[in-house]
Amino acid sequence: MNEPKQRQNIHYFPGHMAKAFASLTPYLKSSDLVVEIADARAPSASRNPMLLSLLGEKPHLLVLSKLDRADPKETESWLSYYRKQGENALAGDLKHEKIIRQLLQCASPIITKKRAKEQKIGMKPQPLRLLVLGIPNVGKSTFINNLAGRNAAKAANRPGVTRAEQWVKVSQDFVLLDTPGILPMNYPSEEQAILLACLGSIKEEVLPLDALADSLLSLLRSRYPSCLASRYGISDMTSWSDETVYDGIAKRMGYIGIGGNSDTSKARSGLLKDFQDGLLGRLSLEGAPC
Ligand SMILES: Nc1nc2c(ncn2[C@@H]2O[C@H](COP(=O)(O)OP(=O)(O)OP(=O)(O)O)[C@@H](O)[C@H]2O)c(=O)[nH]1
Ligand SMILES: [Mg+2]
Repeated sequence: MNEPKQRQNIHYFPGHMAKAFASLTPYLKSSDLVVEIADARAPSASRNPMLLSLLGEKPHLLVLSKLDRADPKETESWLSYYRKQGENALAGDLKHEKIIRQLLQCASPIITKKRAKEQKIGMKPQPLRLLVLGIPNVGKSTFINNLAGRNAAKAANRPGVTRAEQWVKVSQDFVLLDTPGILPMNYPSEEQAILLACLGSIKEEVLPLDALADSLLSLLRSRYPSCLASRYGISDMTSWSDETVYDGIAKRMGYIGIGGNSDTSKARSGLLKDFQDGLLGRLSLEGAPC
């Protein structure tokens, strides 16, 4: 039996996020469409209700990123769930596949309306202004680069890369505003904060890494008991204790400490990193509501 885990609350809302949140309103006013990016591996946890509360009547598109890393069946279920709720939603691999066709399909009613309005007042067609927002590390800047077809916005695999708002003209038709990732000020549950940390949206220094790896392992156990097979040779972890799993990972990956013992701390950080890098397969940490 595994020992019950001691949980620790995660609170992280640094000053630059508060500043970015405070400056969103004027940008919102001058944009035609808000594109909210969330991570397909945990679509609900990676949405920030604080951001959504600002939107009002502004047209809004939800883009689930990292489709290539998420369980495809779960992503389909999430999309159909959100569409049933009346949301405009799509999913994509923003790093490797062009997203423009899907975007145009979703944005076409907004474009038509904007053009009609411009024509009525004798104005030349203006590019559609898209405000791109979401929590850190979900792929906001990558989405912009995807549309621009170049590295117009700095993107990297750590939270907090974009520090200031930046307008990027990607074509005659679109101008996009990249924004810094903003986390919720308060989490509705500790589980949500843990999911965000597993996705790499909360800085590693903020978290007790071992406890985080234990939470991830517990999620993987219940959702994908065979997901450690190809990377670590653990074909079904159902009857394994956490420590035996970490010992197995350490032995397989050569994480051996002083005295020849398995370095289970390294195994924990290795598991987390391998999940974040998609090396355990296409896995989703949240199932869509039925
Ligand atoms: N495999 C995969 N990687 C992605 C995808 N979208 C983004 N990434 C990667 O995720 C990491 C974060 O991407 P960014 O575009 O910097 O994320 P961001 O939301 O702008 O992050 P901040 O500026 O820190 O808030 C980068 O390593 C991207 O290459 C995707 O669809 N698939
Ligand atoms: Mg960014």
